[in-house]
Amino acid sequence: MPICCRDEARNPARSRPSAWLRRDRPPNLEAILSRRALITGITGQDGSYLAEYLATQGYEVYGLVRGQQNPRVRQLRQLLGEVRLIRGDLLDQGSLISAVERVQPDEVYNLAAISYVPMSWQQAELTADVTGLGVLRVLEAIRVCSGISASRSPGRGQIRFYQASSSEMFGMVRESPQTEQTPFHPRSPYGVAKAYGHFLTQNYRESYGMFAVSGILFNHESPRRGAEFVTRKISLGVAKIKLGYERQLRLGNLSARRDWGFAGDYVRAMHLMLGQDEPVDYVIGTGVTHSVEDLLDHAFKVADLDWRDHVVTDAAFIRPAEVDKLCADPSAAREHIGWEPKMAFEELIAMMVEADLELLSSGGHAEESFGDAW
Ligand code: NDP
Ligand code: GDR
Repeated sequence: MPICCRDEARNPARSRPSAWLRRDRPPNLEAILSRRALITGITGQDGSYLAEYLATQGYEVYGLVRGQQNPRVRQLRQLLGEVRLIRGDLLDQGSLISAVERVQPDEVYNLAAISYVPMSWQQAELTADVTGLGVLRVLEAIRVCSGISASRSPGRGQIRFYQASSSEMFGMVRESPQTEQTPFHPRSPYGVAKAYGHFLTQNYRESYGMFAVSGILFNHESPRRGAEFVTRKISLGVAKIKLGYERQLRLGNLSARRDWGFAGDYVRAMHLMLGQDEPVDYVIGTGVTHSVEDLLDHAFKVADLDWRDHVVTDAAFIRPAEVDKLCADPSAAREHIGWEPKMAFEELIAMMVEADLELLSSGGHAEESFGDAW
């Protein structure tokens, strides 16, 4: 039985690419005519940006969605009518084999994960299963569908695989900034699961000759970011305080430092990595770090507010083991695949606060922000 949920309906209201995409060069359509991409995690922040980006590059985009009535599917369709959806779950090997068999993709982007770090302490086993073993299941689906084995290497036109690795693997950092050679010391069950997925991707490349790469991506944000992550929690908090809905914002560790970039820039890197001649992993980040306090400064200033009047530290948001500071060295990506971020931190934060002010003042909720103008 083929799996269901292929939706080819087009949404004329969304035929123009989002504003962030209009900055990009037009695709070389001849070179990529009718290439097919399968994206797991398409209902997440990165999945939506990647789907939009690949569609403008001439790809047929397929997305894996789980559950019977995933509410984010409606939002995704509003944003991108031409995406085709296939049902499947990273916990279900058979569903992944069926999806690969049915789509016959040229490229598979594995973005699905339990991605919220604090949740990984509460549901460590589930995190290992989805974020870690899920990578094994996707790689196995590609291997089985391509007829690859220890004695049979991939032929020409093999499926190319991208794994969403994370700067959380560096954890308690051994050096700064972090490069592709920096050793890992993950500090959460999430980071540990990502390290497993990272090494497994490398192992399938070495064992079977598969074109399998990992992008070690540092934090990237947007108005589509989940409301639980600190940038979006702050942009929503500023908007609620400015509009008089709330007076306080409760946060955890304000001295943590991260290398924050714009998600739209990072999905370009994923695509570039699958377009290389040889499969190579890259660190992707801006090379600039800010503290959560810096973030508060910028975000509250956008709304003419002072964060010191509103922010309360709450022990409930302190993690069992923290990652104090992350900073990327993206020079290899710049040199070898020509990737550079286009949006600076200040512009990103202003964009997020302004988008949330607009969303909430027009009566919207955070969960509806997926269909934003970006
Ligand atoms: P999100 O949390 O926004 O999206 C996660 C996606 O995974 C959702 O589409 C979710 O689908 C899907 N998913 C969760 N569990 C399963 C499952 N069992 N089977 C199939 N799909 C599932 O993450 P982001 O878009 O921010 O990140 C994308 C990837 O990149 C993740 O792997 C993340 O760990 C990684 N990453 C992200 C960074 C960032 O800063 N954003 C930095 C480095 C790495 P559903 O709608 O069904 O819940
Ligand atoms: P992170 O992102 O854990 O880096 O993982 P998050 O935005 O959750 O935290 C960043 C830093 O902010 C501190 N912080 C708070 N964080 C949250 N969520 N809520 C708070 O109230 C709060 N107060 C302070 C945190 O302690 C932390 O230091 C993200 C995810 O997208 C991962 O999937 C991805 O792999 C990494 O980025 C790179």
